Amino acid sequence: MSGNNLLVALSGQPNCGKSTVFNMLTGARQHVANYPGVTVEKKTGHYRKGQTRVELVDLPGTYSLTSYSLEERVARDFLLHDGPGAVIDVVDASNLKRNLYLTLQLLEMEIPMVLNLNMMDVAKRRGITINQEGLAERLGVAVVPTVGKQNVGGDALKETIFDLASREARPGFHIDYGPMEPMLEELSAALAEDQRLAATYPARWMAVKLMEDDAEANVLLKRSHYDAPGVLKLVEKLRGQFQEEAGLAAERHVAFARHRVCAEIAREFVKHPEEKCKTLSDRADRYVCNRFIGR
Ligand SMILES: Nc1nc2c(ncn2[C@@H]2O[C@H](COP(=O)(O)OP(=O)(O)O)[C@@H](O)[C@H]2O)c(=O)[nH]1
Ligand SMILES: [Mg+2]
Repeated sequence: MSGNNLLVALSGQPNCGKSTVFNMLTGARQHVANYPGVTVEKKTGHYRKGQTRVELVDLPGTYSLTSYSLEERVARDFLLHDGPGAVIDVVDASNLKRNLYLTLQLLEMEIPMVLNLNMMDVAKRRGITINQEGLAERLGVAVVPTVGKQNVGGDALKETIFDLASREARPGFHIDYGPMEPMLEELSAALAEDQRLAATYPARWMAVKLMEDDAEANVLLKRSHYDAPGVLKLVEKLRGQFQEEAGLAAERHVAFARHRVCAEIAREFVKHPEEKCKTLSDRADRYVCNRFIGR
């Protein structure tokens, strides 16, 4: 937090209710422009929390944070280079597994984060229950439920963001990339040799991105590491080695690992009505349960 100003980014997949949450937090105090040099709309707004003026930026809705699409690049560039003190990751609580794919990538960027479970009314209506404490502990972030459309949960969200930014707590959640881990370690060490780069980008995030052969990460590396050619040679060697040993391209392995973790987390912390029914052994109960969920 700089002085009494706090910059907060609002991130989320399309249709998770991000703009609704944005409106709930900022009210009518909004401004629309474009991100520099591109025709992607940038909506900003603000609210006050005590003495602090919180500037909120509505990032483009994206499913992922690769550098393949303009929207994803814009969102990622903002998170990397505009220095938000925190990010609110808005997710559709009725569709947590799919939404987590973006959440994991935000966590890898090590920006202080609040996970906002929006659309809690929809989840509830569908009989979906989420173990919020468990999820918060597993991911190492605060979890705040909201119903954006009904203006429910906005104050709690503001409170949590304020606490988080005051502590500058960075998430320490890591995806286990299995056989790629020793390579990520080697690459992170090479990246950390340039302290300027290490101060700008989280070394592990950069290592994963380079293993994915992410075009923008290559550019960032060339721009900021004193021995970029040496590091790129190492990346090429490690990617080749991974392909040979694991029998699949490094970038595919990274995507699979993320999907696997999304599925594991959803399985552990989200319960769907079908599963509740499955656990019932009594036939009469099962009959009642099926009627209840409309089958
Ligand atoms: N039921 C319900 N609908 C919501 C909620 N939040 C947003 N919506 C609706 O979901 C749709 C998409 O919302 P929007 O904010 O445009 O999503 P965005 O694409 O993430 O910006 C709109 O029709 C909203 O009214 C919520 O908490 N509950
Ligand atoms: Mg929107």
